[in-house]
Amino acid sequence: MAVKGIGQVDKKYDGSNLRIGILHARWNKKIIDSLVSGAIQKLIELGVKESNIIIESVPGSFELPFGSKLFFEKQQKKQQPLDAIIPIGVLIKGSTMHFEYICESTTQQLMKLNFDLNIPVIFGVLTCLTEEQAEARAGLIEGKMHNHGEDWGAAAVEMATKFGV
Ligand code: RBF
Repeated sequence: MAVKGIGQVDKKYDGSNLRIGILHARWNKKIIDSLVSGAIQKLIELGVKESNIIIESVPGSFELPFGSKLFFEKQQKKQQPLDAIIPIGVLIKGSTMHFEYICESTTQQLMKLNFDLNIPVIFGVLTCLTEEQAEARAGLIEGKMHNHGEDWGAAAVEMATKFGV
């Protein structure tokens, strides 16, 4: 296993037995679509079956934590439990304090959900100062950064398989 840098290793995890939920917000649609596609592409590359990737949406990033909890519970009731959830949102700073409050509360609650649900809940939220920053992190600007959705897909498979939770 060659270590490439902090957080980046070559080891591939096998996601073939996993069921992964993607819950995305609908604000900043073009960027969201690219991030969701990146996550799906990586999950499939790591062996997750297309039929085991369940995609739902919520209005905005603020709805991601509670939406994730309801999503988890709904799948459990259907006896099709999720092994990990990737909540995906794009927050872009505006001219009021909304950005700061939504970033703070969403981040705190998504972190807490890992412990409450006892499955990995990935941090798939971009918190950007400009739309351009978000586009770069969604792989939409040629030659600038990469699609972070792929990282979130890889993190979900690694976390759901590595420790056998
Ligand atoms: N949701 C996002 O996912 N990204 C945003 O950048 C975003 N900006 C918002 C800015 C304002 C002023 C408001 C009122 C809402 C914004 N939302 C955004 C929506 C928010 O996450 C939530 O869906 C709504 O506040 C309804 O609870």
